[in-house]
Amino acid sequence: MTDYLQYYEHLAEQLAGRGIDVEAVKARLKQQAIETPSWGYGDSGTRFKVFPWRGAARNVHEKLADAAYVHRLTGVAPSVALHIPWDRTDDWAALKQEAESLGVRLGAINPNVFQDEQYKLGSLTSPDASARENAIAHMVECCDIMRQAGSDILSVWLADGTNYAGQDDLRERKHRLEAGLAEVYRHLPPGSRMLIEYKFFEPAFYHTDLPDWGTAYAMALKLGPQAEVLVDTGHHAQGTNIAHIVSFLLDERRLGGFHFNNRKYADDDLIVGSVAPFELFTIFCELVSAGDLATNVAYMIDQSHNIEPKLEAMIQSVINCQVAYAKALIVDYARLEEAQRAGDVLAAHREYMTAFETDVRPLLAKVREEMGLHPDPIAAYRADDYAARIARERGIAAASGGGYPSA
Ligand code: PSV
Ligand code: MN
Repeated sequence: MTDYLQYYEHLAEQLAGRGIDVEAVKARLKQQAIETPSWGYGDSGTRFKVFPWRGAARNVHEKLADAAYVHRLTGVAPSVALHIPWDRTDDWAALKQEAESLGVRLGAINPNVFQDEQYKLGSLTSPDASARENAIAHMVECCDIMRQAGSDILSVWLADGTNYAGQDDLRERKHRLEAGLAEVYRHLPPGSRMLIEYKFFEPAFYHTDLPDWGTAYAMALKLGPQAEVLVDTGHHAQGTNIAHIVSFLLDERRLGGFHFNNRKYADDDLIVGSVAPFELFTIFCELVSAGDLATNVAYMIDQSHNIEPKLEAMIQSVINCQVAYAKALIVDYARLEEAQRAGDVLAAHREYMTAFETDVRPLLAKVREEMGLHPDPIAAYRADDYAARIARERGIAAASGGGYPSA
């Protein structure tokens, strides 16, 4: 284990020499908040196989305990997203209280309208009226759960789409989508937001009803000010410039939040920033340079780890978001702007590179020390017996075939 703290003074001096206000940067890093997903703590797999993990959370209580543990070690993961019905309880007041007593709070509520028989042809866009009605009813119930859980985000992702040309009327599906979302929107608690997530393929492969940010944005505009777009970093084609999408949505005041992960999987299961840390950094640069426009953005991880130790993977994911944010905070945006206006392409690019190539680990170690945390959360995790203890206490769930979190 490297003791990064010993390098802090040197780095602070270097940053001050570049005109960076190190104290202000540290203050912002202490304010960072990344929500972890309840479903990331349970067993999960690909459609081929679930590899059961010894100690994986078996119910919402264990998921909350694990999320609270990740928060205790990192200090910046204060809330937990819930998926309904995976995390359903009949006593939301008690669950809210339980989360709070563990030091975390309940976060975004994610309705699930993709795992029921009736949703085979879609949920809000299904040609079957009763499937549509039930999907709406479930999402309205989720609005009620938000009230009880104290959550202010309804995070909507639909698995809707078709697999064959001609399978359904695409324009009709658009109308059903608009009508369904509008009905749910009417039930949002005051002051809360509906975040509309898009995904360009899967589980339907001919077309997806909400395939891209433009479609989600168009829906949000029609619905009203409480509807915004959610960018899941995994849900894009490989060449897509996500930072550009982020900047557009920020400027239009419709960026609601993120689901972080790494798009090599095309979906939710690989650690954010593990393959493309530079891309993650550019996303954070857009957020930092947008200033107040980014005030209400919700930062959420959407990852279900299949072969990695679940807690260590979640801690690493949170750390990767911290690193990207720290690097974005040490870009000299005034100098960047100067170079941009002068048309000095490479000087501008080097402003990014100088920040990106700076090793911010000593800075983060210092921030953690000042927050009363261990400067290295991974070392703290590895030295701790939490993972061994839950492995002993919870054991291993029965192996199953494949698919989504067993919840
Ligand atoms: C769909 O792939 C998705 O990204 C949505 O956010 C779901 O709620 C989540 O994954 C389920 O794991
Ligand atoms: Mn997602």
